Amino acid sequence: MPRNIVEKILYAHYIGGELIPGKGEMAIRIDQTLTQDATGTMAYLQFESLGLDRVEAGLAVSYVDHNTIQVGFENADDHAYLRSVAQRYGVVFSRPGNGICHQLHLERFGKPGATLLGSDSHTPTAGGIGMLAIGAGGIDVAVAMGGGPFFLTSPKVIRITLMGSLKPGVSAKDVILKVIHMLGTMGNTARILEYGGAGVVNLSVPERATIANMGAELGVISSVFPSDEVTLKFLTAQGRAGDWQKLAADKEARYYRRVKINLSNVKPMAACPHSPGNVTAITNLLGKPVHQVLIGSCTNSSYRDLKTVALMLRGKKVHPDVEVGIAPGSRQVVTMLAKEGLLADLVSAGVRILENACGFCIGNHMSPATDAVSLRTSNRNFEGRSGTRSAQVYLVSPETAAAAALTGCISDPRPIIDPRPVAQPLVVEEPDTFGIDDSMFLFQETAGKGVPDTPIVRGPNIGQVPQGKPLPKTLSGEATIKVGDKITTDHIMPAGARLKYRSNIPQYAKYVFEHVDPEFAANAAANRDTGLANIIIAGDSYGQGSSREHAAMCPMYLGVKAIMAKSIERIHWANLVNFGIVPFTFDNPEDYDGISQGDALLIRDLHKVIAGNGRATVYNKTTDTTFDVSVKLSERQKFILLNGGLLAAVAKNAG
Ligand code: MIC
Ligand code: SF4
Repeated sequence: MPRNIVEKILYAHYIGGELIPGKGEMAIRIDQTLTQDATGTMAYLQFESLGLDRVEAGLAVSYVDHNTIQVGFENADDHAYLRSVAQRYGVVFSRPGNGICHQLHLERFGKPGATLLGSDSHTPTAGGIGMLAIGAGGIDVAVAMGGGPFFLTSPKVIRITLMGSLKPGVSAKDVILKVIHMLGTMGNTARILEYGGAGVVNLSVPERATIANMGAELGVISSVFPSDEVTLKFLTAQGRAGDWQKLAADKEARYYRRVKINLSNVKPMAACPHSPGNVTAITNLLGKPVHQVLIGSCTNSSYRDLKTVALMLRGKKVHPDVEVGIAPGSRQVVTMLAKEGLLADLVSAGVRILENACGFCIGNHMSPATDAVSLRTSNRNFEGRSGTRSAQVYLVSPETAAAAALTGCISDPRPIIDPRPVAQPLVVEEPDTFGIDDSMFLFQETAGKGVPDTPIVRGPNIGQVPQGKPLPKTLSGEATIKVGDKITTDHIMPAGARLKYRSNIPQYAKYVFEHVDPEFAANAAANRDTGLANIIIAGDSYGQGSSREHAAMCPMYLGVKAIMAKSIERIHWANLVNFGIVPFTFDNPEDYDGISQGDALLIRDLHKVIAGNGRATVYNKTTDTTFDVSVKLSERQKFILLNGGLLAAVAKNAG
């Protein structure tokens, strides 16, 4: 039977479960895992609690890239813990300063046809190299590191056929912004995007990776490109030709839906504040004054991207009213820029060179001024994520960012990149060899085996994973908070300045919904202490964005037992189940309107509801009305919820 690329990878890794797209769960084998420091400490604490001697996955890599600020002892404690645990259990450790996990994984480890599970929502970046790469909560990654399966909804595959080639001044970021414009940021949960068509060969692997990266903003499970001669060229230039295999869809392969994009017609685009889904053409924004331009993040920090920017700025100065910063994706990128004199071009143009890490993208530095307009090449512009609530963040391509750096306002990069008939357009080719230096990847020789007598370093910032309690028989609680649509995990569990508390749940839990309702954490803790359950009422697309399981773990710690939402995004939904919180959705979305914050809500026989068909009638004691909610669960998920979360369920199963 003809198969698409996604089916080929899934069948090669199939362990069991449902194979009908969109219906039920299937389990797959994971070849490689990836963690980063902000989600990694909890992932490894959970891995430790599984009681295994070493990692069982073919390759496990622990990156330190999010929290590299080291103000106070907390980040450094995290790094020391992660390093020791990596050595002990056979994980490759990428030292702080080596680069951003997704860029590094693409460069050094990604393999066409293999599966990758990462505790970061942008793990699908590796789809650019033909991997099936999926973002998940840390506990799911811990299980996969231990050799356990990963469960996903059997996906509906959307084929995106690319034709033609990009015009000078238009790049991969504009393509993915166009895709987001076409498909939206909501309602894509059980889908995978598979790219194909004659235009694919005109995109380099880093460009494909930019496109796969921001599939996360659509909420899809992953995005996958074929593996072809362009992939082989990239792997050869990385000294890894042996990792290549051809991967293409069969001629008659079937898809759930087909979309066509002619690359030749794509124009420079931007995502306007405050959602990656607010996409418009750059031509609609021309002349808007810009105060800050930041280039980097796992979306746009490759050699190709930064060399393009450096060449655009070469011999010029950044506009005096604009602060410009560049954060390269990896040491490889910085070293190559330095060797070619491009770093000097950037510095002499007046660019601030930032660390090759997530940095500004997660809002832990370079926050814009009050009300400032910030143009960024990153992937998320949720309100407040930059660290400044009133800032207006636009997501653009490196070309558009560099154009604004020069002109001081939103400008079309095309006339700058392509000044014909005066001169030739600026085109950056992929190099024949990348500068390879793996010296900041530690423990490669003991990968998979570990060094059993390594002492685990646990400084005071290394806390414990909170234990979930079995669900109450009757859910009697308060609608402790009512929020609207598109509540992101950044709203639920702020990062930025609070990122350093990721390993300390009682401390971090104090900031749940900090910028939405500053009283929430105290109110929820008070309810918990009197035995009253906390219930979160939400609109559409609750839990958009990151994979941070803290957005479930900290609410669990505060005694949240259920969400009642119009819809819930995939990774967050799975994290809620993993931490024993029931992710209900309204059968009738209008019932959302009838609930107020503070209402007393009741579900009788919650155990029966969960063990049965997941349908429940909620009694609103405050208004003396009822409404229906439901949750669709596999037998595995029922077991997890009834036992108070995945760790408790694993312990019970082992028992
Ligand atoms: C993000 O981009 O939001 C993050 C920070 O990388 C998160 C992970 C985290 O919260 O630690 C993600 O994308 O999953
Ligand atoms: Fe890091 Fe930003 Fe990428 Fe998240 S989106 S992994 S914070 S660079």
